[in-house]
Amino acid sequence: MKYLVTGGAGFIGANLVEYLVNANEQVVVVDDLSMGQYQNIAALVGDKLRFYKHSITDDAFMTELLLAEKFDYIILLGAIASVADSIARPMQTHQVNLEANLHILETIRKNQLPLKKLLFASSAAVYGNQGELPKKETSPIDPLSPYAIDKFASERYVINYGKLYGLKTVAVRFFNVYGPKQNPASPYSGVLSIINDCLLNNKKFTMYGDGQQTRDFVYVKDVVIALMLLLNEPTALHDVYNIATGTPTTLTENIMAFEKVWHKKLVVQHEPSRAGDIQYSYANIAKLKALGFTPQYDIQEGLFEYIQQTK
Ligand code: UD2
Repeated sequence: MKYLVTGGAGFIGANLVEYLVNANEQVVVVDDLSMGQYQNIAALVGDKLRFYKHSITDDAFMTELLLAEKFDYIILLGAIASVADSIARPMQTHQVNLEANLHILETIRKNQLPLKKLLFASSAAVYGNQGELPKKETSPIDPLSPYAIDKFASERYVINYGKLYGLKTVAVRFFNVYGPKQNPASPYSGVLSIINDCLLNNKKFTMYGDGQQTRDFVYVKDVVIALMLLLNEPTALHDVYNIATGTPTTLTENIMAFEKVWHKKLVVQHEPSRAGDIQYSYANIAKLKALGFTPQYDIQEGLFEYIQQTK
């Protein structure tokens, strides 16, 4: 099978690409390396993996690629994955996080490209600060940032292109994904990769808030399994699925778990909560579980494997 992965050099993309190449699939990655890192996939580039350093906003390039390749599966992970950047540059992030995806959908529709399925990566950010917990796919949405607005709009385009034009599509909402290949140097990295980096390099960790905030941290290998399940499951169509574990943990609990595996204390500096931070977040994953998904890693197992790979 032939796969297109936009954002395939990024954190989640590169983990998916590694899985696909190891499964002997043909993969094409488009990534402008603005957030992704070539080193994430460098060792895999070859007859099974082709890499194009291009922005997904390059419509002419994307059209040519889609017409030439006739992909079986398209996974849209390419994005400016930063809430802060979307607030600073709403127009530019909109072009990447929405318009580029819409252009891909239009190219497929206008040219009636045969496609087994297209999957779009949305975010738990669409739920915003609505109080209901755990977050179900049917929970109220409240996209607060340009990032969340574009994720929600793209998600709806993808689902409704399925319903309106017969494309086979599905969307997912990622919760807090962690694991190897996330760039800890990026200011937009997830908190667990920042904590790990602080312990690895004896740096001070800045804790925003009281440490009692919860998140639903899901290991990237479980995310890859969930993505493959949704691509291959015929009933997962024109719909959206949470990807998480269904279990919340506090920041403080995670710091303690890290310290146990690292056998050292994290030096913590306290700051007030960041503007717009939410206190409690976790997912109901019953919908994904009904398709047969069970997370293989609880937080202890995930952190242990992650730390072993970075040591
Ligand atoms: C996640 C997503 C974000 C958006 C949001 C929607 C990541 C990296 N970010 O943000 O893109 O989808 O969910 O709700 O997945 N923290 C510290 N110190 C640090 C960094 C973070 O204390 O150096 C705290 C932070 O204030 C927050 C928690 O750790 O309370 C998690 O932060 P995060 O940036 O990893 O993820 P989150 O859920 O805020």
